[in-house]
Amino acid sequence: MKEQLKELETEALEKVQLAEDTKALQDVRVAYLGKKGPITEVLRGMGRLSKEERPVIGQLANEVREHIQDAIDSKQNSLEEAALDKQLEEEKLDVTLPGRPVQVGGPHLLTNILEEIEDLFIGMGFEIKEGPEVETDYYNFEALNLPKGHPARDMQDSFYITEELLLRTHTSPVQARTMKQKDGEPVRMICPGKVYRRDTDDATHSHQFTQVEGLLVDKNVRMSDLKGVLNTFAKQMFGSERDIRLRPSFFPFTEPSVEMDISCKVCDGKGCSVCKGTGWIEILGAGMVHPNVLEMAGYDPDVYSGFAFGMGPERIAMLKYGVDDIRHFYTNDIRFLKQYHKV
Ligand code: FA5
Repeated sequence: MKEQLKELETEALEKVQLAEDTKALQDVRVAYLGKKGPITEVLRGMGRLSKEERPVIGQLANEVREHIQDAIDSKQNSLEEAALDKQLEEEKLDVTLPGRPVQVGGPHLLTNILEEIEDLFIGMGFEIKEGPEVETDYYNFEALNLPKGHPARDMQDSFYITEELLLRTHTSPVQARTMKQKDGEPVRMICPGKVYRRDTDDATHSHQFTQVEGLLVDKNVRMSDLKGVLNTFAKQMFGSERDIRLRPSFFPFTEPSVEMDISCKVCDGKGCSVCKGTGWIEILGAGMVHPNVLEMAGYDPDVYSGFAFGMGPERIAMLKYGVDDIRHFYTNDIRFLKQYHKV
């Protein structure tokens, strides 16, 4: 029996060494030390042994058991260590490798232009104001000398929400709101914001675009002040190489009224699809604030006068950067937008 146990030990230890993974090792354990294993079998047959032999064989069987268990434990440890080494090898990181460049976004071209416009006017002492995009008929039209039924309302085809509420068609309602708020005090403000019109989209028209309104009200404000401010703005925005012209125009809320054009950058004033063959692009409407508008906002038109303007930043960006279609601003083609990211 002694020999039998020794043979089993040798055999089991060999198998332990040969086990390539924990599953194989577990199989060896079950095969040799399990309830149905040969060692248990030997122990069961001890009843047939003599009194003297019994403790000797019992002790030997226990020693064999322990040897095999120890060998399994140490093999288990080395298998686990090997697995860990393998995992570490596979997951090895070279912390000295240079990082992969991260894709960084940037402000939209329109955002940049709006900030540029704001900076220019802040430099001339204007403050920034805001107003609601869902506007009342009163502020969008009536307070601007456009009573209900006025034919000039058709100049700006509107998106109405109810009879009295609409998406503002221009930023001019912020003129009336600011004057009311200032309560007779001088005003010098600009208001950037989104506006909405039922215009048919083409290269220079969109149904939703941005405007920057300007308003200056004080004593003794003249048309020459308006011209001076617009000229300063245009020269700083476009540089001296672009030509500027003021044309007489009509707006119910200004009198007299003008429109300002800048020579087209895309064709250098020769005529193209962007300027519709004229060589010029209209960027803003302006004029002296109509006495009725001043009066409705609580200013005495015999004491106060003012000028106002409303410009289209998309058109300004198109002129400045030679963008040939206003739809590029809204279709979000990353190739277009990326060209104007400031690094
Ligand atoms: C107005 O909206 C007046 N409220 C401007 C104004 C303010 C006049 C204060 C006098 C005093 P107009 O509809 O012309 O005017 O628009 C002003 C500017 O917005 C235009 O010069 C143009 O640059 C831009 N614009 C007008 N319609 C569109 C459009 N559909 N898409 C893109 N830009 C437009």
